[in-house]
Amino acid sequence: MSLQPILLLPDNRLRLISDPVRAVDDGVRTLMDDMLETMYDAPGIGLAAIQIAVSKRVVVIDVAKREGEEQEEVKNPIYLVNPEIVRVSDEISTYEEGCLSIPDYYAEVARPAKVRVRYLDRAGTMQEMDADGVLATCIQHELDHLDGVLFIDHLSRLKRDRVLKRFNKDAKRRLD
Ligand code: GNR
Ligand code: NI
Repeated sequence: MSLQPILLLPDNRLRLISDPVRAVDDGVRTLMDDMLETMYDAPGIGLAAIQIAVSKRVVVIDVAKREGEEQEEVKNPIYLVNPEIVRVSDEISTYEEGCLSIPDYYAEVARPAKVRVRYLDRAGTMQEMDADGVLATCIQHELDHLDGVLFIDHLSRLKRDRVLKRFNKDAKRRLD
């Protein structure tokens, strides 16, 4: 297992449409292990493969509470390969979102409150899962990444342009 660097805005690779996985093999499982390690280290509650520069339709999520009664870690990793949202609720909910590729920026995003997602699990078996709450938000945020969409794309143009400007500036400063 290895910790990988996370791509940051304005890296254009974050805009790629990721490729479907042909088979869930050991290579894909190693990728998922690296993603999970990188996500826990950050720390974050979800990660799409493109955030570590791998353009494949692979997502890992863990929205479990980080600490249990006696401070021990409670882990509940979810592995999604080739995920598709097959049903969304009419009900909308709004969450304050952040993204490991857009550090230190948070904004409210409105999305369907509940989703049903179809995916291949770690063993390559097709599964369906119903999600609500923060898990539903996280699934939609991660699936957006697979299509090169970032949460700032759901904001007003004014807010999005402000964030893009800030990150372009930061990137230039890093070159000086
Ligand atoms: O760690 C993360 N937290 C989060 C909070 C609200 C909505 C979505 C997220 S996902 C984010 C990690 C990330 O960038 N995943 O792509
Ligand atoms: Ni993100």
